[in-house]
Amino acid sequence: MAATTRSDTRPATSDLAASVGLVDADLVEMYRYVALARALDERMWILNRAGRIPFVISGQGHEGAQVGIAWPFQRGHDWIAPFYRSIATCLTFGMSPRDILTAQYATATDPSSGGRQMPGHYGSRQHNLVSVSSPVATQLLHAVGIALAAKIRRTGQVAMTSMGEGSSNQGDVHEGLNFAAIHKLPFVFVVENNGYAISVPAARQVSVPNVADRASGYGIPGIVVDGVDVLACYVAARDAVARARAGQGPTLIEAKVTRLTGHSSDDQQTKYRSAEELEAELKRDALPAFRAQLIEAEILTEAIEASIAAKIAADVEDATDYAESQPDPDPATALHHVYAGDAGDGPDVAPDADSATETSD
Ligand SMILES: Cc1ncc(C[n+]2csc(CCOP(=O)(O)OP(=O)(O)O)c2C)c(N)n1
Ligand SMILES: [Mg+2]
Repeated sequence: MAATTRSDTRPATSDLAASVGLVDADLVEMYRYVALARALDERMWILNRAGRIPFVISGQGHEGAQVGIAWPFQRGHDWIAPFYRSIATCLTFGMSPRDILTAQYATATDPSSGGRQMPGHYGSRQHNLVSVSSPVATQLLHAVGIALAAKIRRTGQVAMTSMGEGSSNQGDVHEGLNFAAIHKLPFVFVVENNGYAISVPAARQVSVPNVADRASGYGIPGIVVDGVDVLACYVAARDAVARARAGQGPTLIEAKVTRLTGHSSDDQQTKYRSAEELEAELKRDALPAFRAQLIEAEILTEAIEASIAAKIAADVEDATDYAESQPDPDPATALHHVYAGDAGDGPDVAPDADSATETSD
């Protein structure tokens, strides 16, 4: 994913890009994904407040870490089991703004689930993104299973999963990490620590300063990385992917991020976070920090930024119009996709002949 198209002319490489082994075009593209995820997320809140979509669970404050960490994984080859805040991860790994917004609208053409899943439960068979499960942390077991299959089949694939620090306390995490460590599976475990599990602060969830401190209990590396620093996140993930591909086993990466919104559109975080705390969180936003870093390095010029902003605005507009125009799933197809092969690949828009013979047991 990180490799840019090489041509006869050497791509521009600033000191900043060279310091992490990338070229300037990579950094500009990373910035575009961070900004796109934010713009799409902001649009979701407007659509929610306008009564067009029922529920938003936001990635705002997580985008920089998600793009940096997803970058070294190989699109269409590696696997990611994301969670409900993984909008930037899913975009970086190949989903489009249309894919994200049709999931919010639960249309028949939504690739995540054809309108069956809760909003925010993104997934894409086409892009090796495993469908999100509502019980938190179960995705770790899915990703470890995929890593086991990759090892047995010698495919060279790496599996990653991400979740919050609260979710990382679930029993599934211990079982999966222990198994992955014993068998040196090609697996990367990402904890996006935003300091809260809904209204419960981190100190009431985890008894050690960092979730990554627990990695030593599994005999695997545990890396703490500043989620505001997109390139530091990239480097942590790049090294973890290299270890995994080399057969050296899993890595736990904990990115310290912030949650700029309430837990969801049904939550009001001013009830349990002070105005001072929320004000301070704004300074931990990777979007302006990354933009300033790229301007300082003379990678992001006014012209480039303007063209990125125009493209993002057009993409968000297009995705909204598209999702608005798409049909709801046909109720007669409600039992499709429960078992493999029980429906075609197309969207469940119109009743089909088979549905009349299906039963509900
Ligand atoms: C097994 C299970 N328990 C509880 C919930 C309800 N729940 C949904 S999100 C959430 C908070 C998770 O916090 P964290 O893992 O820190 O992620 P964040 O939302 O902060 O990104 C909870 C308790 C759930 N979905 N699944
Ligand atoms: Mg959290």
